[in-house]
Amino acid sequence: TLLAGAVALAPMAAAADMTIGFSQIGSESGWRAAETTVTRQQAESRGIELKFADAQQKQENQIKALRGFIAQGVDGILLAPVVATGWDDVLEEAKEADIPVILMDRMVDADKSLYLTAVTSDLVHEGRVAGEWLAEEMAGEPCRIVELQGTTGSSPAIDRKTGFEQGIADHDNLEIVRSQTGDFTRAQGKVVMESFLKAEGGENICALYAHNDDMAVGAIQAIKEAGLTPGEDIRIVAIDAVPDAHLAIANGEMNATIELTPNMAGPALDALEAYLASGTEPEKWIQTESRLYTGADDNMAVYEEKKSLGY
Ligand code: GZL
Repeated sequence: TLLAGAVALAPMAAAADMTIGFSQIGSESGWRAAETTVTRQQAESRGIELKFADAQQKQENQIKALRGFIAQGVDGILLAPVVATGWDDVLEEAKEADIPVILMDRMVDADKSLYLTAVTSDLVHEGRVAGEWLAEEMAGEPCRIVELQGTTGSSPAIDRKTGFEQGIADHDNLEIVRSQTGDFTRAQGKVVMESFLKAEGGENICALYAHNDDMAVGAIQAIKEAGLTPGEDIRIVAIDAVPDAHLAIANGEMNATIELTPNMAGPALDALEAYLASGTEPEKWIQTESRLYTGADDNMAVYEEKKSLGY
Protein backbone atom coordinates (compact mmCIF):
# COMPACT_ATOMS: atom_id res chain seq x y z
CA THR A 1 0.00 0.00 0.00
CA LEU A 2 2.90 2.37 0.81
CA LEU A 3 4.29 1.91 -2.74
CA ALA A 4 0.85 2.31 -4.28
CA GLY A 5 0.41 5.41 -2.16
CA ALA A 6 3.76 6.73 -3.38
CA VAL A 7 2.84 6.00 -7.01
CA ALA A 8 -0.54 7.67 -6.49
CA LEU A 9 1.28 10.74 -5.16
CA ALA A 10 3.79 10.74 -8.03
CA PRO A 11 1.38 12.18 -10.66
CA MET A 12 0.52 15.06 -8.32
CA ALA A 13 4.22 15.61 -7.61
CA ALA A 14 4.96 15.48 -11.34
CA ALA A 15 2.19 17.99 -12.10
CA ALA A 16 3.21 20.26 -9.24
CA ASP A 17 6.76 20.73 -10.56
CA MET A 18 6.04 20.22 -14.27
CA THR A 19 7.20 22.86 -16.76
CA ILE A 20 5.57 22.94 -20.20
CA GLY A 21 6.57 25.07 -23.18
CA PHE A 22 3.70 26.30 -25.36
CA SER A 23 4.54 27.54 -28.86
CA GLN A 24 1.37 29.42 -29.87
CA ILE A 25 0.83 30.71 -33.42
CA GLY A 26 -0.25 34.20 -32.42
CA SER A 27 -3.59 35.92 -31.79
CA GLU A 28 -4.86 36.15 -35.38
CA SER A 29 -8.44 35.29 -34.42
CA GLY A 30 -10.86 35.42 -31.51
CA TRP A 31 -10.74 31.64 -31.38
CA ARG A 32 -6.93 31.63 -31.10
CA ALA A 33 -7.02 34.16 -28.25
CA ALA A 34 -9.57 31.97 -26.46
CA GLU A 35 -7.37 28.89 -26.91
CA THR A 36 -4.50 30.76 -25.26
CA THR A 37 -6.71 31.84 -22.33
CA VAL A 38 -8.00 28.30 -21.80
CA THR A 39 -4.49 26.82 -22.03
CA ARG A 40 -3.23 29.18 -19.31
CA GLN A 41 -6.25 28.24 -17.13
CA GLN A 42 -5.74 24.51 -17.69
CA ALA A 43 -2.03 24.75 -16.77
CA GLU A 44 -2.77 26.91 -13.73
CA SER A 45 -5.42 24.48 -12.44
CA ARG A 46 -2.88 21.64 -12.66
CA GLY A 47 -0.07 23.55 -10.95
CA ILE A 48 1.94 23.39 -14.18
CA GLU A 49 4.44 26.16 -15.01
CA LEU A 50 3.62 27.29 -18.57
CA LYS A 51 6.32 28.97 -20.66
CA PHE A 52 4.37 30.82 -23.39
CA ALA A 53 5.84 31.91 -26.75
CA ASP A 54 3.75 33.91 -29.29
CA ALA A 55 5.14 33.43 -32.84
CA GLN A 56 3.19 36.25 -34.57
CA GLN A 57 2.18 33.60 -37.16
CA LYS A 58 5.81 32.95 -38.23
CA GLN A 59 7.09 29.37 -38.37
CA GLU A 60 10.69 30.41 -37.79
CA ASN A 61 9.64 31.95 -34.46
CA GLN A 62 7.95 28.71 -33.48
CA ILE A 63 11.05 26.68 -34.33
CA LYS A 64 13.20 29.10 -32.30
CA ALA A 65 10.78 28.79 -29.36
CA LEU A 66 10.88 24.99 -29.51
CA ARG A 67 14.70 25.04 -29.51
CA GLY A 68 14.56 27.33 -26.47
CA PHE A 69 12.21 24.96 -24.64
CA ILE A 70 14.51 22.02 -25.45
CA ALA A 71 17.56 23.94 -24.17
CA GLN A 72 15.65 24.73 -20.95
CA GLY A 73 14.85 21.05 -20.54
CA VAL A 74 11.06 21.47 -20.20
CA ASP A 75 9.04 18.36 -19.33
CA GLY A 76 6.80 18.65 -22.40
CA ILE A 77 5.91 20.91 -25.33
CA LEU A 78 2.55 22.06 -26.71
CA LEU A 79 2.77 23.15 -30.37
CA ALA A 80 0.04 24.76 -32.48
CA PRO A 81 1.85 24.47 -35.87
CA VAL A 82 1.14 27.48 -38.10
CA VAL A 83 1.78 25.43 -41.26
CA ALA A 84 1.88 21.67 -41.87
CA THR A 85 5.43 21.24 -43.25
CA GLY A 86 9.01 22.00 -42.12
CA TRP A 87 8.90 20.50 -38.61
CA ASP A 88 10.93 17.29 -38.96
CA ASP A 89 14.29 18.63 -37.75
CA VAL A 90 13.10 20.40 -34.63
CA LEU A 91 10.74 17.53 -33.73
CA GLU A 92 13.68 15.14 -34.09
CA GLU A 93 15.67 17.38 -31.69
CA ALA A 94 12.83 17.23 -29.15
CA LYS A 95 12.70 13.44 -29.52
CA GLU A 96 16.48 13.24 -29.03
CA ALA A 97 16.05 15.29 -25.84
CA ASP A 98 13.28 12.87 -24.75
CA ILE A 99 10.75 15.73 -24.55
CA PRO A 100 7.22 14.77 -25.66
CA VAL A 101 5.48 17.15 -28.09
CA ILE A 102 1.69 17.45 -28.34
CA LEU A 103 0.12 19.14 -31.40
CA MET A 104 -2.77 21.55 -30.74
CA ASP A 105 -5.56 22.31 -33.23
CA ARG A 106 -3.48 21.79 -36.36
CA MET A 107 -1.62 18.81 -37.85
CA VAL A 108 1.92 18.45 -39.23
CA ASP A 109 3.13 16.39 -42.21
CA ALA A 110 5.69 14.47 -40.16
CA ASP A 111 6.20 10.91 -38.96
CA LYS A 112 3.79 10.14 -36.12
CA SER A 113 6.72 8.97 -33.98
CA LEU A 114 7.80 12.63 -33.78
CA TYR A 115 4.86 13.70 -31.60
CA LEU A 116 3.03 12.12 -28.66
CA THR A 117 -0.48 12.95 -29.90
CA ALA A 118 -2.46 15.60 -31.80
CA VAL A 119 -5.55 17.24 -30.25
CA THR A 120 -7.61 18.58 -33.16
CA SER A 121 -11.09 18.57 -34.60
CA ASP A 122 -11.82 16.66 -37.80
CA LEU A 123 -10.99 19.57 -40.09
CA VAL A 124 -12.18 17.81 -43.26
CA HIS A 125 -15.51 16.99 -41.57
CA GLU A 126 -15.98 20.66 -40.63
CA GLY A 127 -15.62 21.70 -44.27
CA ARG A 128 -17.96 18.94 -45.42
CA VAL A 129 -20.65 19.99 -42.93
CA ALA A 130 -20.38 23.56 -44.24
CA GLY A 131 -20.76 22.36 -47.85
CA GLU A 132 -23.68 20.08 -47.02
CA TRP A 133 -25.42 22.88 -45.13
CA LEU A 134 -25.16 25.19 -48.16
CA ALA A 135 -26.38 22.43 -50.51
CA GLU A 136 -29.46 21.94 -48.34
CA GLU A 137 -29.99 25.69 -48.00
CA MET A 138 -29.88 26.22 -51.77
CA ALA A 139 -32.13 23.21 -52.55
CA GLY A 140 -31.00 22.95 -56.16
CA GLU A 141 -30.92 26.71 -56.86
CA PRO A 142 -27.79 27.88 -58.73
CA CYS A 143 -25.28 29.45 -56.32
CA ARG A 144 -21.92 31.05 -57.14
CA ILE A 145 -19.70 30.72 -54.07
CA VAL A 146 -16.64 32.69 -52.99
CA GLU A 147 -14.23 31.12 -50.48
CA LEU A 148 -11.97 32.80 -47.91
CA GLN A 149 -9.23 30.27 -47.15
CA GLY A 150 -7.25 30.09 -43.92
CA THR A 151 -3.48 30.53 -43.70
CA THR A 152 -1.82 29.07 -46.81
CA GLY A 153 -0.21 25.70 -46.06
CA SER A 154 -1.95 25.25 -42.71
CA SER A 155 -3.80 21.98 -42.12
CA PRO A 156 -7.14 23.75 -41.48
CA ALA A 157 -6.89 25.65 -44.78
CA ILE A 158 -6.06 22.46 -46.71
CA ASP A 159 -8.58 20.20 -44.98
CA ARG A 160 -11.49 22.65 -44.73
CA LYS A 161 -11.19 23.30 -48.48
CA THR A 162 -11.12 19.56 -49.22
CA GLY A 163 -14.11 18.92 -46.97
CA PHE A 164 -16.23 21.73 -48.42
CA GLU A 165 -15.58 20.47 -51.95
CA GLN A 166 -16.70 17.01 -50.83
CA GLY A 167 -19.84 18.56 -49.33
CA ILE A 168 -20.87 20.27 -52.57
CA ALA A 169 -19.53 17.58 -54.97
CA ASP A 170 -22.95 16.05 -55.75
CA HIS A 171 -24.62 19.44 -56.36
CA ASP A 172 -23.74 20.89 -59.76
CA ASN A 173 -25.86 23.97 -58.98
CA LEU A 174 -23.10 24.99 -56.55
CA GLU A 175 -19.85 26.41 -57.91
CA ILE A 176 -16.82 28.01 -56.21
CA VAL A 177 -15.98 30.95 -58.49
CA ARG A 178 -13.27 32.65 -56.37
CA SER A 179 -11.03 31.26 -53.62
CA GLN A 180 -8.23 33.13 -51.83
CA THR A 181 -6.55 33.21 -48.43
CA GLY A 182 -7.61 35.78 -45.86
CA ASP A 183 -5.04 34.39 -43.40
CA PHE A 184 -7.72 33.73 -40.74
CA THR A 185 -7.96 37.45 -39.85
CA ARG A 186 -10.89 39.92 -39.87
CA ALA A 187 -8.81 42.58 -41.62
CA GLN A 188 -7.74 40.31 -44.49
CA GLY A 189 -11.20 38.77 -44.70
CA LYS A 190 -12.62 42.23 -45.37
CA VAL A 191 -9.93 43.18 -47.92
CA VAL A 192 -10.27 39.94 -49.90
CA MET A 193 -14.09 40.06 -49.82
CA GLU A 194 -13.89 43.61 -51.21
CA SER A 195 -11.80 42.28 -54.10
CA PHE A 196 -14.30 39.44 -54.71
CA LEU A 197 -17.21 41.92 -54.80
CA LYS A 198 -15.33 44.18 -57.21
CA ALA A 199 -14.28 41.31 -59.50
CA GLU A 200 -17.60 39.44 -59.58
CA GLY A 201 -20.17 42.15 -58.86
CA GLY A 202 -22.06 41.65 -55.60
CA GLU A 203 -25.24 40.60 -57.42
CA ASN A 204 -23.32 37.64 -58.89
CA ILE A 205 -22.20 36.22 -55.53
CA CYS A 206 -24.72 33.95 -53.81
CA ALA A 207 -22.66 32.66 -50.86
CA LEU A 208 -19.44 33.01 -48.89
CA TYR A 209 -17.66 30.07 -47.27
CA ALA A 210 -15.00 31.31 -44.84
CA HIS A 211 -12.57 28.92 -43.12
CA ASN A 212 -13.08 30.83 -39.86
CA ASP A 213 -15.61 33.24 -38.34
CA ASP A 214 -13.14 36.12 -38.04
CA MET A 215 -12.70 36.32 -41.82
CA ALA A 216 -16.50 36.06 -42.20
CA VAL A 217 -17.00 38.98 -39.78
CA GLY A 218 -14.55 41.06 -41.83
CA ALA A 219 -16.38 40.06 -45.02
CA ILE A 220 -19.74 41.09 -43.50
CA GLN A 221 -18.35 44.64 -43.19
CA ALA A 222 -17.31 44.62 -46.86
CA ILE A 223 -20.72 43.28 -47.96
CA LYS A 224 -22.52 46.02 -46.03
CA GLU A 225 -20.22 48.72 -47.45
CA ALA A 226 -21.10 47.42 -50.94
CA GLY A 227 -24.76 48.14 -50.12
CA LEU A 228 -25.73 44.45 -49.89
CA THR A 229 -27.41 42.56 -47.03
CA PRO A 230 -25.18 39.87 -45.51
CA GLY A 231 -27.06 36.68 -44.60
CA GLU A 232 -29.65 37.39 -47.32
CA ASP A 233 -28.12 38.73 -50.57
CA ILE A 234 -25.03 36.69 -49.72
CA ARG A 235 -25.38 33.67 -47.46
CA ILE A 236 -22.45 33.12 -45.09
CA VAL A 237 -21.18 29.89 -43.53
CA ALA A 238 -17.97 29.68 -41.48
CA ILE A 239 -16.24 27.72 -38.70
CA ASP A 240 -15.23 28.29 -35.03
CA ALA A 241 -18.54 29.47 -33.46
CA VAL A 242 -16.90 32.42 -31.69
CA PRO A 243 -19.36 34.70 -29.82
CA ASP A 244 -19.45 37.28 -32.63
CA ALA A 245 -20.56 34.57 -35.07
CA HIS A 246 -23.50 33.68 -32.80
CA LEU A 247 -24.34 37.40 -32.61
CA ALA A 248 -24.19 37.77 -36.41
CA ILE A 249 -26.43 34.72 -36.88
CA ALA A 250 -28.89 36.03 -34.26
CA ASN A 251 -28.97 39.32 -36.22
CA GLY A 252 -29.52 37.49 -39.52
CA GLU A 253 -26.19 38.75 -40.91
CA MET A 254 -24.63 35.25 -41.02
CA ASN A 255 -26.31 31.88 -41.53
CA ALA A 256 -24.24 29.04 -40.04
CA THR A 257 -21.04 28.21 -38.16
CA ILE A 258 -19.43 24.97 -37.02
CA GLU A 259 -18.16 24.95 -33.45
CA LEU A 260 -14.49 24.40 -32.60
CA THR A 261 -13.74 24.09 -28.90
CA PRO A 262 -10.94 26.40 -27.64
CA ASN A 263 -10.17 23.76 -24.99
CA MET A 264 -7.51 21.68 -26.73
CA ALA A 265 -5.24 22.00 -23.68
CA GLY A 266 -7.46 19.95 -21.34
CA PRO A 267 -7.11 16.70 -23.30
CA ALA A 268 -3.50 17.58 -24.22
CA LEU A 269 -2.36 18.09 -20.62
CA ASP A 270 -4.30 15.01 -19.45
CA ALA A 271 -2.39 12.91 -22.00
CA LEU A 272 0.92 14.57 -21.14
CA GLU A 273 0.48 14.01 -17.38
CA ALA A 274 -0.45 10.37 -17.90
CA TYR A 275 2.56 9.86 -20.17
CA LEU A 276 5.04 11.59 -17.85
CA ALA A 277 3.64 9.94 -14.72
CA SER A 278 3.33 6.38 -15.96
CA GLY A 279 4.46 6.18 -19.59
CA THR A 280 0.91 5.79 -20.89
CA GLU A 281 0.99 6.20 -24.68
CA PRO A 282 -2.15 8.06 -25.89
CA GLU A 283 -3.84 7.52 -29.27
CA LYS A 284 -2.05 9.55 -31.96
CA TRP A 285 -5.22 11.64 -32.53
CA ILE A 286 -7.52 12.97 -29.83
CA GLN A 287 -10.49 14.32 -31.80
CA THR A 288 -12.61 17.21 -30.50
CA GLU A 289 -16.29 17.57 -31.38
CA SER A 290 -17.78 19.72 -34.14
CA ARG A 291 -21.33 21.04 -33.92
CA LEU A 292 -23.33 23.03 -36.51
CA TYR A 293 -25.15 26.20 -35.38
CA THR A 294 -27.74 27.84 -37.65
CA GLY A 295 -30.47 30.46 -37.31
CA ALA A 296 -32.68 27.71 -35.87
CA ASP A 297 -30.54 27.72 -32.69
CA ASP A 298 -30.85 30.17 -29.78
CA ASN A 299 -27.67 32.00 -30.75
CA MET A 300 -28.22 34.88 -28.32
CA ALA A 301 -28.26 32.42 -25.41
CA VAL A 302 -25.07 30.75 -26.66
CA TYR A 303 -23.47 34.18 -27.22
CA GLU A 304 -24.27 35.28 -23.65
CA GLU A 305 -23.00 31.99 -22.21
CA LYS A 306 -19.71 32.08 -24.12
CA LYS A 307 -19.16 35.76 -23.22
CA SER A 308 -19.90 34.97 -19.56
CA LEU A 309 -17.10 32.37 -19.67
CA GLY A 310 -14.72 35.09 -20.79
CA TYR A 311 -14.60 33.97 -24.48
C1 GZL B 1 -8.39 25.34 -36.49
C2 GZL B 1 -7.49 26.47 -36.00
C3 GZL B 1 -7.81 27.76 -36.72
C4 GZL B 1 -9.12 28.42 -36.30
C5 GZL B 1 -8.83 29.85 -36.62
O1 GZL B 1 -8.15 24.16 -35.77
O2 GZL B 1 -6.13 26.12 -36.22
O3 GZL B 1 -6.79 28.72 -36.46
O4 GZL B 1 -10.25 27.92 -36.99
C6 GZL B 1 -7.40 29.99 -36.12
O5 GZL B 1 -9.69 30.79 -36.01
O6 GZL B 1 -6.74 31.04 -36.75
